[in-house]
This record gives sequence, structure tokens and C-alpha cells, in this order.
Amino acid sequence: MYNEGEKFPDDFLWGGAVSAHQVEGGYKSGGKGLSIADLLTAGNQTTPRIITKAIEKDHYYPNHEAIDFYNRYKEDIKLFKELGLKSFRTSINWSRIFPNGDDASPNEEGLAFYDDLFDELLANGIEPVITLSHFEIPHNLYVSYGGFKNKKLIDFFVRYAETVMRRYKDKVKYWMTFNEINNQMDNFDELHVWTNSAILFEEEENKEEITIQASMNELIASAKAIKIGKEINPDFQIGCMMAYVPIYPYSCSPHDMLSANKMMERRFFYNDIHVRGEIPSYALKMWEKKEFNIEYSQDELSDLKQGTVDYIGLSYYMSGAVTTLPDKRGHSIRDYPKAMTISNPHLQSNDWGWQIDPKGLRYILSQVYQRYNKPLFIVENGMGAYDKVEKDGKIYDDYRVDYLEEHISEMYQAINEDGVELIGYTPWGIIDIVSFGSGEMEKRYGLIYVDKDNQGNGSLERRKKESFYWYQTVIEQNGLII
Ligand code: P53
Repeated sequence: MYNEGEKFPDDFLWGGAVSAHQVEGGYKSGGKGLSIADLLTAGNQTTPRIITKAIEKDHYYPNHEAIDFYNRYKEDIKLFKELGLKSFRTSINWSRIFPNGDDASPNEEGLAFYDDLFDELLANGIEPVITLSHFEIPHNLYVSYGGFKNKKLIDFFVRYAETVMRRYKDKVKYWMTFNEINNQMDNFDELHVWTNSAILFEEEENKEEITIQASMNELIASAKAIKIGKEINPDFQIGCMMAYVPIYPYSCSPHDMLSANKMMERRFFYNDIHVRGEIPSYALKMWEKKEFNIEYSQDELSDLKQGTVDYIGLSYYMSGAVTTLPDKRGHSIRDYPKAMTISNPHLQSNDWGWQIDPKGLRYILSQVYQRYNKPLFIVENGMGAYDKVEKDGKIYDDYRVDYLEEHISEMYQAINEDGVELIGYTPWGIIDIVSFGSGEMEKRYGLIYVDKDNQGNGSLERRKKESFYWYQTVIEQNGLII
């Protein structure tokens, strides 16, 4: 820990983060179309969420109402102000603006909603930080075009991005294009490819090849949007958004080291293109060896070069490990012969098996900063946990305070020991929201409690947790002083 006088940068963006589909609800309100998140059922720790082709009566879809932020944002922003937030990250729900994705003109009611939301934030001294695509692709773009594997989606995204960047050019300065764009590359599992790219694989498709094509289309769409955004307002700060789960070699075997490197390439691939505007050589080599036919034109390559990011937004929750040692058991992966992901015996997991690793945050901040030399913005970090409301009505979430405190402390080290340029920190799920992975309400991240359970029962009443008061002090002091 550190001493009085050693603080964070004066303009550090202490904040909180959510996404539209995880808080808003109002899934049919104000002319909104269906988004891919509206087709996701509720799951839990052991039951995965299901993607249904249409909305079915006997399923519960937790995002349809979520925490009703659509109707309650004014009251919630009052709490954010009391908490002292200087920034608030959310997304624009694409399906409010272009209900079918391919509409000839945008939906005015959807645009007006975000005008009001941003005005309310600004009036309370809170800087909006806005993601353009956070798992809210209009469902029709899946039904009619097959999602981002189709190049037509590039134009639909760019039109949407241009529409909102023009509309909010004097209200929003910080933008990000695609949330956790790299998550789909880990396992090509249905949930991640669906939420990132609106694709359900056909039998005969090579999952890896299709995911790479969709990813390339998104990277091109991102670059084009950045280029247009900078023309609309040169003061815009437009970033990418990466999920960073650093992978450690389990042992000091050179094979473990190389396999960890190979797994990190999956993550860096996206960031390399976002920052350098070029396809990295390891990717070109891999496509060649696997005989993947990834389509992109010369014009698109020049778009990539011209639409690089101003900063790197990232989420950080956990680290992972990989080994080639024959006596270890784990899940085998495809990047390096006989490499297997394995749990790290030095770390504890939360109830969902996420391996908590505050030091890993310092490690990855420094790795990413040294690789790219761009400002970093931690736009997600937090502790999913079951909370208990005590008889006195209070929620004593000291485990969450411990988690956040340890991560903030590592951020501090990254800035002051390693020379990392960090512009802000927006803990995830600042108010309880619908979990993305499991669709649960009871996997809670918030510093503000919302009275609602996994089945959708509850008054939706908001309540400050103990962590609320703790974070209020952190922001007031511009850091941890103990
Ligand atoms: P939930 C994996 C690894 C790191 C972050 O997740 C991830 C994922 C997705 O499985 O997702 C982000 O709600 C995502 C948020 C999400 C948050 O992490 O499953 O950007 O939408 O809510 C936490 O606990």
C-alpha cells in the first residue's frame, strides 16, 4: 500500500461501468427492435444460457426487464453522483437506434433516450464513456445476413456509429468500438460468438475460420468508424476494448513458456490490428498453414491503417495458466502441441471458478503498455459474488472491498513503478446487473444493490452496500490512503 501524497493523476477518471442490455430492460420500449441479447435465456452456475431462435413463452429472458434502468436512470444517476463518480461507462443499444439494423433511417425515439441519458450524466458532472457494440447487435442482422461473417455488416455498423457520433458529438468524448472483441477467439463457444458477432455456426463451417472472418470484418468496421469519428470531432478519444486474461506458463519449461506466448497471440491479434493497423505476421502464417481463406481488400487494409485507436480500453478479472507437462491434467488447446490450460495453484477462485489475481493486473497493464505505448483505461474489473441483505437491511460486502482495494493498489504500482499511463478505472457492474455469462441477477458486482432475484422477483429497490461508502472515500481522496 502507499502513503499520503502519492496519488493518482489529478484528472483520473474514477467511474463505474455497465452495458445497455444488462441494465436497461425496456426491450420493446421506444421503438426498439430485438437485439441478440433479447434471445438469451437465464442460466446459472451449472446451466448454460440458451440462444433461442425466437422468444418462447416457457423461457425466462432476464435482459427484457433487467434492472429497468430505462425508466429509472435519473434516480440511479443521483446515486452515482452521491458516490462521486467522475465517469460512467455504458453502451448504446444498437437495436434502439436501428431496430432492424438495416433500416433506412434511425429511430428518433431511441436517439432521444440517449440524449436525455447523456444530458443527465453531464448535468451531474459525470463523463459518459460509450461502447458502440456491447452484445446488442440487432437480431435481424443475424436472421437476414448471418451476422458479422457477412461483409454487409461492416456498412451497417459504420452507419450506426456515424449516426450516434454525429448526434452526440458535443456530449460524448470517450468512445469504444467493440466490447471484448477478442473473447470469441478463445473457444469459439456459441455464447461468445453469438454475442460478439451474431453468428450461429452451420454444421459444415470451420468455427475458427468463420470467427476470424467475422473478427476481421469487425476490425475493419471499427477502423472505418474511428476514421469517420475523428472527422466529426477531432477531440474524440476513440478506443478499442479488450478482455485481458493473461496466460502464465505453469512451469519454467520452455514449452510452457512458448505455449503461453501462443495463447497470448490470440488476444494480441485484435489489439495489434487496432493499434498498428496491420495484420500481424503470426496470424498470416497461421491462416496460410491452416489454408484459411480470409477475405479482405486492399481498400480495407488501408482502412485498418487509417483507423487506429487513441487508447486501449480493457477488462480484467482473472488470469489463466497453461502447461505441456505430461503429468498434469487440464483442457487441451489447439495453439501449441500438447498444451493444456490448467488452474493455477497459487490463486483462489471465486464461486464461478474465476481465478482472482490482483498482481496479474499490474503484469498485464505493463505488458500491454510496453507493447503499444498507448494510454490504457480499465473499463471493467470487479467481483461477482452472492450478497446477503442482513436483518438491519445492510450488505456487508467486505470481500468486494478487498478485491477492489487489491486491484487499485496494483494499478497504483503500474503507474508509479512501471510508468504505465492509465487514464481511468470504471469497476464493472457498479450497480447490480444481469450477469452476461450466466444470466443471473444473483452474481452481483454492484456497490449498489438491486432487489431482484434469478427468477425475476423483487421490488427493484436500490440499496447502498458497504462497498459504496468505501469507494466514495477512495474517489474523494483520489486513491487509497491508509
Ligand atoms: P459475467 C469472460 C472473461 C472476462 C470478461 O461477466 C467477460 C467474459 C465473458 O464471459 O465478460 C465481461 O457477467 C463482459 C460483461 C460481463 C462481465 O465481463 O459473466 O464485458 O458484459 O458482464 C462479467 O460475470
